[in-house]
Amino acid sequence: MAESVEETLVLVKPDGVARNLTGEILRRIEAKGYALTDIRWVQASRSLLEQHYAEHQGKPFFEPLVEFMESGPIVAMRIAGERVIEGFRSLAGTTDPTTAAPGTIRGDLGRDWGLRVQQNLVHGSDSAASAERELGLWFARR
Ligand code: DAT
Ligand code: MG
Repeated sequence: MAESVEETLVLVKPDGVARNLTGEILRRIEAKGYALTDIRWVQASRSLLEQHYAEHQGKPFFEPLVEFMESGPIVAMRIAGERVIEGFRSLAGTTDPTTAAPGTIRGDLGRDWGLRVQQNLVHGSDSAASAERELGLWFARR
């Protein structure tokens, strides 16, 4: 892999899988020109989720977030390309799906459901350090 090629972790969260949007989300990633280099269907454990979201421990939405992420299967993807970490965050849109820009995954496909945690279809690593850490969690050799 060329040195400028990055990898990021994308998760299709339980709402995206339940709404049969996995293909639509991957279609957008591939149409942008990024490459799928690994994919896994995961029923995530609490331990994995607490590690994944360690930065949010203690926040009011932490427990609802972990419960939501445990509520059904997740599709984890390893995605590669130059500046893909930043590029996927841009494709995903901002955290709140109500105000996420139209044209983004969250803006086009997500909405507020009046719950204690926002269900916004996807996760994308937010930095090179996060990507390395999160890919290690979700694609650990078992
Ligand atoms: P992002 O997923 O955009 O990186 P984040 O890491 O700040 O957002 O938060 C993780 C998830 O937690 C986010 O995708 C949705 C939920 N969340 C974040 N802030 C929230 C809030 N203020 N109220 C409800 N849910 C929230
Ligand atoms: Mg985040």
